Amino acid sequence: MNMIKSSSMIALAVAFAGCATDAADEPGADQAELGPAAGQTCATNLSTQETSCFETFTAAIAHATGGRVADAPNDAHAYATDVALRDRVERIAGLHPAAAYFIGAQYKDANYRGDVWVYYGDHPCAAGFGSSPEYEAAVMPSGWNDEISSFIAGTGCKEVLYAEGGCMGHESDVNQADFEAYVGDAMNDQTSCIRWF
Ligand SMILES: [Ca+2]
Repeated sequence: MNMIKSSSMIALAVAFAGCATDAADEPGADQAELGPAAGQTCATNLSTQETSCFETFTAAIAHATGGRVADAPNDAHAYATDVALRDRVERIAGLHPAAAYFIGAQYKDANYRGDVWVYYGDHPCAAGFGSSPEYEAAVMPSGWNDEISSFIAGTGCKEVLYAEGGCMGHESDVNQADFEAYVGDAMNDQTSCIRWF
């Protein structure tokens, strides 16, 4: 990490009032504690609740797939709309079990645009609806409550958005749980909890 980047991270840490930590001064420090800087993509491990933030979307996907997909486009919109690439992610996940599986990407804007937050976990989804959720994001990341407008799910997971904390309240259409370019007027900018089945 060069000094310019460190300085900008410190400035950003101050901007994220109260979130500044000494970690900003340490070379190679994980940026998660600081919250995402502008243009960064963060990824949360739903199995451990650890969050890491990356300078590129490509790096976030590599992290979320245990390094198996290291060449995703540096474009979260392109990733959502590139069926061949997403198929490859699914296939790789099936052929080469590892510690990280892409579970879902959330977008602040409709049609897979705007800021994106990636979720991943330590196993694929298999049970489907009717069983207990495989994963739950019980709390939205800072700056993400009541923001989600589109999403894609992955690795066999079916995603359901909920308007209230604790995964209560109005929920997104279970018939559109693989991906959704617009979550609908009732759920738009309402999500406070997510489950994957
Ligand atoms: Ca939105």
